[in-house]
Amino acid sequence: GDDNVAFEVPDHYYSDKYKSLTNTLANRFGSGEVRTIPVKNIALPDLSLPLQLPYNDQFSLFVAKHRRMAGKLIDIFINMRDVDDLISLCSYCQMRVNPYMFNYCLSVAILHRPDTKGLQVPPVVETFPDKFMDPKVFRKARETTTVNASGNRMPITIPTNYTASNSEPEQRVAYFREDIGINLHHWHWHLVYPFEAAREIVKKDRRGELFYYMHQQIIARYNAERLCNGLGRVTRYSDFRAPIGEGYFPKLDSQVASRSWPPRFANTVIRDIDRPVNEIKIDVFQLETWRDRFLQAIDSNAINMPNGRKVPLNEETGIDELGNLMESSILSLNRGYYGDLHNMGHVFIAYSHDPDHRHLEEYGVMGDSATAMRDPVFYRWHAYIDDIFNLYKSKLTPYGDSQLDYPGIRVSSISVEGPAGANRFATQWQQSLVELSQGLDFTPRGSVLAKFTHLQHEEFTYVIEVNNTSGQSKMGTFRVFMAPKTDERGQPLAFEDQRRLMIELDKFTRGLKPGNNTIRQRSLDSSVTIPFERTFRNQANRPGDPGSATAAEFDFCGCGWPHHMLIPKGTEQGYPVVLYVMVSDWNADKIEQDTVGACNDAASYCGLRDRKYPDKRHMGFPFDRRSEARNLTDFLKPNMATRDCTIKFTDAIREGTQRQ
Ligand code: CUO
Repeated sequence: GDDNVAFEVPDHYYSDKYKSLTNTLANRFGSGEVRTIPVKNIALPDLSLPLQLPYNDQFSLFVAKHRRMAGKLIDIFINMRDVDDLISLCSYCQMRVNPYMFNYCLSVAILHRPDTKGLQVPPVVETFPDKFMDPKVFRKARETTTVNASGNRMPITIPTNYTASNSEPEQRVAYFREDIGINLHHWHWHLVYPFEAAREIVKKDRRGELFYYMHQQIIARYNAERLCNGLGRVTRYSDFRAPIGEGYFPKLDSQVASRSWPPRFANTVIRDIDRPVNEIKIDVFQLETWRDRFLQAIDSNAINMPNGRKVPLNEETGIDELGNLMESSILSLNRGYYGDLHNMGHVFIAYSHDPDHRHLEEYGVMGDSATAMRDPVFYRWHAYIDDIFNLYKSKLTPYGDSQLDYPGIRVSSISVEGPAGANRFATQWQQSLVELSQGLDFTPRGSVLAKFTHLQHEEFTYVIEVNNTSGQSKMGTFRVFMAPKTDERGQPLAFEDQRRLMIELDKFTRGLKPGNNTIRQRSLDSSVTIPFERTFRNQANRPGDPGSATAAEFDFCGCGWPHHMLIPKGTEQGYPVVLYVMVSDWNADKIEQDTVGACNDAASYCGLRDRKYPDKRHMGFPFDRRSEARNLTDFLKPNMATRDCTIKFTDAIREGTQRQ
């Protein structure tokens, strides 16, 4: 527990609002006995820049000024001599530094300091639950903690479908957009892959390509959900002068800023921004200019360098360069010329309700990676971003036999086994608990649990029959994808459309002995997802002690698609999908590296910590390029197989609350 360590903080920087965080920091020394750790009185570094952000303001990485302040604070945290000094500095900062910025910078520092790897900090959903749920929950929390002593409190139920009525068609996919696990994944992804910080932090293997791929997969998954719900694929936001049809009223309150997150009315048009308070002055025309330059780079297959030279985009690294150029990250080869297209798209939309700050309003949910995915416009913007990447991908020579074949390896079938029956997936609702006590603006005694409803699927097993006729043992990389079979009008999807809807479900390596091999792989072991208890790492989900959720530990491997969202919702009639598997030659795929260690189970979308991306092929292979094939059947090689399946949704809440 965390009660075995007490702190003695130098008087001049005492605080207790975030004591729990410092406690967690110190727990690595915990031995079970009560000990007092004196917080060292250190010579404080110069914090004047980070302290310029008022304590109760919103903090956004999309705001350049905030980024500079955060960059400075991360540097300071990273450069503290040892953990003791870091703890000491943190206890000083807690009361003074804006809590959103403090939490973000400390998280980045813990993730990147060699001596704090594996250290546990509370997950953002517990520290700032107000970014993830209906504020009524917090009012009820205050009531329930006043009335009931810790231990016999009922969990507070977070309503579903609370941001719009059924008159709004977009509401049909709110369960996806507003899923706590999905938003946590996105927040973690951007924490692991910051676009601006010290170069050694930003410069991770293929991070620009992963920016492209992870967000491409979000769009593919979102489109599948839309098709399951009778909606068309998401319309890209490509005309920056056109009104944005979709409104969004987030109904979130910021506990820190004591404000409601601003809404965006239907048919809002983005306008030139001039907000001196955020040091942002930019015209919509600038966004268009960057966009045109970006398209020009793809068209000429080269990036203009600041010195006037041109760097050709090569097949190996072109997508990675474009990812950094587009996001943009500090790895962009020419930020002065290509600007900051994707990030500023977020900013224009986030300030579209008050572009000149005349109403003194803060940014909308698009301005924060913890909340952006709640808004329908997020998907419209990223669908456009993805379309631009796809323009580049479309120019690449389609994969030939030498890249697609695996001579001697024949996949005779793939099928699915599970409680839903052969080749059937089953989904329904489930309720789970999340701990709130750390993130309330008052300090409750003991646990405050919130119960929320999310999609869930029955677990299943892939069964893949592989015949190895080569006469020797081989290693294969199994690449499992799923896609809808028909478009919004019920017409079969052409290969070019279907490949972009391919959702990665798993990727794993297996040995193949000569002759027949039956490969079984459990859905629980997906390389895309992390288990529930990792997404919501807290004591509410530990067996035996539901009431003592104050420690709220979290190891820093929170990046990963939430497992409960692995499979699209489907329909009550049974939504037809195609399951696809390819076995590729591991010798051509493998990266020689030691992958032992934590956080190595959601590599597809998150990579490996401190390692190379564990697959030499382009992300999304073999569907990242166009092909001559007219449909998926045309595309198949002997080392591939498909299976028609259905996803059957039952509109009921599964019995039993999820606790791990
Ligand atoms: Cu993840 Cu736009 O990059 O939100």
